[in-house]
Amino acid sequence: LEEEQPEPTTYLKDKATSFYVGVAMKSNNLNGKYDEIITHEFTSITAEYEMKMNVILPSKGQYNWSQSDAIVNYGIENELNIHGHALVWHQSTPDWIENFTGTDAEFEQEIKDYITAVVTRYKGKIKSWDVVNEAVLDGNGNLRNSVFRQRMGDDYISKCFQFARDADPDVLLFYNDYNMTEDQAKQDAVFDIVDDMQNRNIPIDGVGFQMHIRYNGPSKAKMESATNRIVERDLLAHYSEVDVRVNPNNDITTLTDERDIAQKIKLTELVEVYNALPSANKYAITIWGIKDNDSWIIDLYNHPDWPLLFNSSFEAKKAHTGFLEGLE
Ligand code: 9MR
Repeated sequence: LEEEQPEPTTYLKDKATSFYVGVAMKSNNLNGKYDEIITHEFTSITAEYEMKMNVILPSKGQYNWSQSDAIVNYGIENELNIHGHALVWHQSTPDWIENFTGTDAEFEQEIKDYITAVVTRYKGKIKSWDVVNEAVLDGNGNLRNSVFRQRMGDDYISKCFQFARDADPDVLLFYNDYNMTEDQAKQDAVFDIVDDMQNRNIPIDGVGFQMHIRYNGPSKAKMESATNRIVERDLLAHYSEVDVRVNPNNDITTLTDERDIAQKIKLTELVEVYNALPSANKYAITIWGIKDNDSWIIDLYNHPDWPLLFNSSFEAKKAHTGFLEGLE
């Protein structure tokens, strides 16, 4: 009698050959099971929070590179692509910038110095940066009235991209935002900003669609129509923060088979839409975290959810198979 052999594991990176498969991680994920999953499954990493301004520059002139350096060094040692996230985001602004007491010109100089310092430090190591994150409001497509807009004017986005480009001529520069598939006003506004930048020769290389989605939406058609707006433009698309909530209405207390399968199907659709892009427009799909119980979703909504590809025991879920099936 032949002994039964275990199925050989197929890793995400074995099948995703025309774009990077990324994961958001933390500087305390560099060994053990986390390290195993990152290096076996993925070809790209993003710091989930440790490359944001409130971590790197918590007070004026006091740079803290310890966590970001650890993540970048890990990426290099393991030959992983590194996507930088995020230079300018209203939610990770340190207090000294949020409540800046100097003039507008001094404010702008601080932001320029910050972007220059970070991009320069990781020049040749980090392949791409989210330069500005979530600048557009929900529902109406207006610019969010962040401290950056108040201090630097409506054109602050272009200024930040130019600061980044001046620091590194080769790094890829992304605008990143959420809910661009279902919020048409926001999607239109983002593409208006991007088109205006390109018309004025402001350096931008791509658009990050965060893709914090749900088991029951957005539809495949909506994902397709939003994503395909990249195609007629000379830009890269990044699905930059993918997770799939299975309990948005808090109506289950354990992960049911039905929801597990619905999540798998939604993720397959997402990967199919992305993979169908012309290769010139593809960059990466980045999953926003390693295992379910580490996800930001649980902290934010304060009820159970299982939004990622691995369960709390580091075991691949159906969604993992769903990702692979999206590439077939
Ligand atoms: O998932 C991230 C969480 O761990 C951090 O505490 C938080 C603040 O830095 O940021 C979360 O990531 C956000 C991302 O940077 C931008 N898009 C929304 C994400 C969820 O809030």
